Amino acid sequence: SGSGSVGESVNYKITGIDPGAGIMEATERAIEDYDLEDWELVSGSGAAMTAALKKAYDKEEPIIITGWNPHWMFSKYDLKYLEDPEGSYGGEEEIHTIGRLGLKEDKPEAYKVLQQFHWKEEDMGAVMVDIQEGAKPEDAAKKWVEENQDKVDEWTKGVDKVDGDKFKFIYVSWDSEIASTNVVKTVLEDLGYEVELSQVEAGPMYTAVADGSADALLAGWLPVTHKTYLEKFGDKLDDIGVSMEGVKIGLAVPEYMNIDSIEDLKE
Ligand code: PBE
Repeated sequence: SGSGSVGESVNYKITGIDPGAGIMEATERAIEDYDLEDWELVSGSGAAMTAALKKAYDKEEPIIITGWNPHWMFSKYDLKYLEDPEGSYGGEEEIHTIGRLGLKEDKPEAYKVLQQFHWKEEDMGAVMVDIQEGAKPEDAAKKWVEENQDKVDEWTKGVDKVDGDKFKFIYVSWDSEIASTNVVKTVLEDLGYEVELSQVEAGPMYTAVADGSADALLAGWLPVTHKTYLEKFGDKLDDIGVSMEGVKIGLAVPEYMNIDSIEDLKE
């Protein structure tokens, strides 16, 4: 509104997250696809991005962020995705569970849980909101597991208990993956596993599962978000199953901003 372009109003900056995230690669692609050579994608972290969003939102100032669903920011704030007619961000994505080679033979009980692990956006959303409101990830996960025993029973159907076997998850501190990894950790612990969580950046996460130093990751966003990682490491990974359908990445802005499409950033 008023004089000046959207670009001027945000200093031609898109507020991003950690550099290794697939959404960052997709945003660099969007900058090319839409000829946004004046624009800069600023990297940081998920936490820094949501802090910047809160700050802007509270003052009704413009901001453009890298957004994804499931994420609590869409329930806390009125946001909209910018239309993406060029398809830089793909369409409907899925979240895949990815294990190291040999996991099925070595830890068949955990493997079966990972194969059967499947939930919905609102399930993950409930855990994310609890964490965002101050609960420890472990506590939010335990609470969800207690309250959703019917769903957990589906994941553990036909799975025998173990006696202190070790299992190592590797993850990135994306809010969606903090939620999923803590929930499945709780489920494996209830089956008798001793579960370790290790937090790294996206590249090292894939490397760890590919070289077998971690057992599994729950953050395989495909087919577009982590395409490059799958191309690089795919033959050293076991794509175990899909835990959630219909997830999404893109550029998001507060509803009060007067733009609807990534194309509007050109003006
Ligand atoms: N995300 C959340 C990740 C995958 C999960 C969309 C921020 C990414 O962009 O790689």
